[in-house]
Amino acid sequence: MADAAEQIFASVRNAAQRGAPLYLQLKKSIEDAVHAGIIGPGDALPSERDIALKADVSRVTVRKAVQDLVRGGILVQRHGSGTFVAPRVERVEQSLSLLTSFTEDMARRGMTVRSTWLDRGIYPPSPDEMMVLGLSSKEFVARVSRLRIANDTPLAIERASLSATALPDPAAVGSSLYAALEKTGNRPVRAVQRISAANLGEADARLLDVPAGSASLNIERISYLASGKVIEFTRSIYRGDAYDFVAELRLSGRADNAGAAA
Ligand code: 16G
Repeated sequence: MADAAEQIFASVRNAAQRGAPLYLQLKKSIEDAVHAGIIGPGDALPSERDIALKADVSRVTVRKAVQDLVRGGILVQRHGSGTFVAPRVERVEQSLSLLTSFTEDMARRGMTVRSTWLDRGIYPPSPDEMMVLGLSSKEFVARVSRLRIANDTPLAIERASLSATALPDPAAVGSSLYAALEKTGNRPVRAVQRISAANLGEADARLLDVPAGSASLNIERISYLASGKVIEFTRSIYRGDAYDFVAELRLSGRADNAGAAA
């Protein structure tokens, strides 16, 4: 990126003459270059020393600008190999009107799915689980917690709780929870989902491979069997930079009224 580097860092030298704060100017120049596509996902940045020389600023200034951009998710640092423009995450558009599983959603998009197990086992239920799943304190809950990964990008952390009667052996769940429930006639047919905005804490951000404080969507899904019984209570954290939830809306009663008038 020799020419690109000249172009990016020359503007910092000019800004310096106008007395603008240097690390912010350098940060903005790099950010603008990424947004304009002058440097793209995966491109390596010159070394700290080279940037300092080209932009005519101190290495401390370069470090400060780069650290800010890493925190903001624009750049990534790999130990031993340098600093790169962060890979672009393909956004996933998810319909809010279909009750599908993560595996089905990703397979439909031709993406390969895998999960890392965070927890699976039988536990005494928490007060929330007792209330939502209708369990007594003497009954047990099956917990299935996974990091969901599509095309090698971690997209969501999902923590599902089910009555241990419906899922007596959580260790037997393979790659799909809904496929396991289908086998025992326990696949949900209806669900209510609550979505709220949040910022990721350190631990969840590390799992999702984004900077701490990044935007996320917290989703709570309560799913029902045809009998009306709750089968699943899942709390998920989705990456805000990777998901668009899409809902189709209709004007209430419009079709009926139009029909009545005709
Ligand atoms: C979806 C559901 C989750 C369900 C999972 C089953 C949302 C927000 N969550 O990710 O509640 O447990 O699918 O997926 O849509 P699986 O069958 O691939 O394990």
